[in-house]
Amino acid sequence: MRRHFDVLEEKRIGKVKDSDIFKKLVEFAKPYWKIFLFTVFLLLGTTVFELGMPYIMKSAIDRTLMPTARKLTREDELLRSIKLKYPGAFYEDMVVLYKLPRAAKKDLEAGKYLSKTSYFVLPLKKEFTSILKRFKLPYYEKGNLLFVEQHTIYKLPKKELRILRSEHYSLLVKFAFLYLLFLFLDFVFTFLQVYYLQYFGQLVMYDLRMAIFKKIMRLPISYFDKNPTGRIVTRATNDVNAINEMFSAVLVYTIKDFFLLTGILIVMFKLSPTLSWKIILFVPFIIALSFLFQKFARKAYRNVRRKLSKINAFTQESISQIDVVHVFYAMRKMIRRYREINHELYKANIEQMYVYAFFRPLMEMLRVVAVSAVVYFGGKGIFENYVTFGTFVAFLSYIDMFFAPIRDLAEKYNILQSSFAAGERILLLLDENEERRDGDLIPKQIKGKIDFENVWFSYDGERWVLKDITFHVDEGKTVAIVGPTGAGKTSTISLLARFYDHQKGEIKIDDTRIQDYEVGSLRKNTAFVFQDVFIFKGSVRKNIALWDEIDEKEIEEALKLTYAKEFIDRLPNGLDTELGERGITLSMGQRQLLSFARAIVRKPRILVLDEATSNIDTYTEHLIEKALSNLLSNRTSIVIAHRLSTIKNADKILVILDGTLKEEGTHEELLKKDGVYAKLYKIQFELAREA
Ligand code: DCP
Ligand code: MG
Repeated sequence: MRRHFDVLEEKRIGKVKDSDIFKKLVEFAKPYWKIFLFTVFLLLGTTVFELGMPYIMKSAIDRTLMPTARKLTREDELLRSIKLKYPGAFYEDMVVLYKLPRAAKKDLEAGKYLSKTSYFVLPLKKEFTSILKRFKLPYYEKGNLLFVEQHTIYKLPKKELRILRSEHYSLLVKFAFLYLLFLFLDFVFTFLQVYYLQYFGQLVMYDLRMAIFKKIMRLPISYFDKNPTGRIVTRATNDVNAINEMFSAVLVYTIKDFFLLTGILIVMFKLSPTLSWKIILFVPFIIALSFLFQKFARKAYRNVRRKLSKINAFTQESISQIDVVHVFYAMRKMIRRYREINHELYKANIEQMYVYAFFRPLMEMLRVVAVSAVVYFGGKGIFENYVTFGTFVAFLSYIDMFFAPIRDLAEKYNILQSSFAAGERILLLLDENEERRDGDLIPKQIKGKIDFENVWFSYDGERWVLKDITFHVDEGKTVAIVGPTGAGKTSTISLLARFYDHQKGEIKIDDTRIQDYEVGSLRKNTAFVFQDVFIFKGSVRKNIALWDEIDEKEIEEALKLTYAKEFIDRLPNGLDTELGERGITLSMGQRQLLSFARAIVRKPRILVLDEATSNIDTYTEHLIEKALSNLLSNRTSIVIAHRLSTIKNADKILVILDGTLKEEGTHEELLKKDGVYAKLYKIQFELAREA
């Protein structure tokens, strides 16, 4: 079934290299590179802010909530060299830890230079010393600082404790404001980044859609025979969206993820390499699980989509063919069939649910295990004094930030795959040959002599639809083409319109090959009326003038000549009545009269008409007959005729049978000949009259 193309087409065709697709897409993005660069810059900003926030939290905890100093228990060469290097951190036998780099701290810890007890550090103030003295708590004054043992401080009553720790409190507030500032900036940058990224994506999509539509308009009609409308529409809609997704969801965020992951790794290793190594062990598991999940999820999703389009197609078909269903009394059978398809869809949905129900919690579990690992190893680190409490808290934040991009890796990979598939299809469409080999001859006035000389034509290059067709139409004459269905009548006139190019022989207008004319000028002098008349959405007037400016007088005249005036006058708003979608629907006969008006208003030198076979009420039939005789006078006409009157009045009748011209002559001549035409005439008209 053709309607399933959207699912099946997600796969790559594999005709175009990835690099070529990428190059083409970059070409479309190029005009807007400044916007793109700006979003990358904004992205870098958000990365910095997001990385910074847990770090601020860590510093706040370690600097304000926790005691920050230790007493030195012994002294030797190594300690002296450290003291020399970082004199600012040492106050006699006290050391302020946050003023030392991590390596030095580690050396002190390893060499057992530090006391077990920790000390809070306060500025040396009268207010503080008097409180400590009052409650007889031990403290040390060293330089301009005050050191108080961690545990003793909690012996103070609430009020005094608050005074003592006011220094820490105000620092904490400062950190809180810094955190809020980062949060706010992150918001602003993210907002701008999302905005500009979408802006960029929309601009690229706009251009891409323009290019695709331009291409579609210029493709030869034969392209549309081979490619169903739905598929071509998908190029300009879904496929373009898929490309946008690549830009907006994958490309840019991959850059961000890269920055973020690198940043987190650097910060984590700076904070605690031992803890970092243990966490990194989870990465391969998460990646593997994510790809496995995506594989199953994608399969299930495709299955659901396939069943969904199947049920849609069936429902649509059932409703649009409801009269056939009723005529054959097949309602029950249709319901039975629907039940089957419905069940398939139900099963597909349940399967999809299983995949999600299994993998989502599993991923979540892995995340919790990773967090637990941080708690376990981090806790151990706190006991063994190589991890501070702030680091521990920061790690909990970083671990989430670290796993999210890794978890989405497979999904992004999939988006990339389908964008590339869409890109390939767009590229193939854009590379399609336009194949209009126009001449540049622009005739002032076409007289209207037509010659077909040994014309051979095939749609597919395999089967000849027209074989060696030769005929001649004099200026101003009417030729009728008759023949059974599928004989090649419409094909013959399609060649004259240059919808297709014939392979052998020549078609000439006024003794000039049609290929030598500029197509536009040729079409201006020729009017084509086809079997089925398409009504565009819009007023009757618009439907007659189509894309041209035609003044009121000419429209009025055309309406009179084609006898369309009568029914149009009866429409609620006359010429301004809206037709098509949500407008008024015209009957077959009315459509035909309208299409005659469309043709005659252009005053063509050549009129080509593919008469509709549909049955029309006798009154309209009579109008159409009269309209036709007006239409055919004063110009060269080729009519694929089903009406006896048209055929009889023609100057010449061509009988086409299976792609070959069998007979040629006037009605009387051909009847006398008693050949194919005579037989056709008997079957079609005499029998019909008897009935
Ligand atoms: N054909 C094709 N591809 C197309 C159109 C037609 O392969 N895009 C084939 C179908 C027929 C043959 O070409 O076998 C001739 O088709 P025509 O449309 O020219 O046939 P008629 O116009 O004579 O038939 P009808 O009277 O039904 O309109
Ligand atoms: Mg036809």
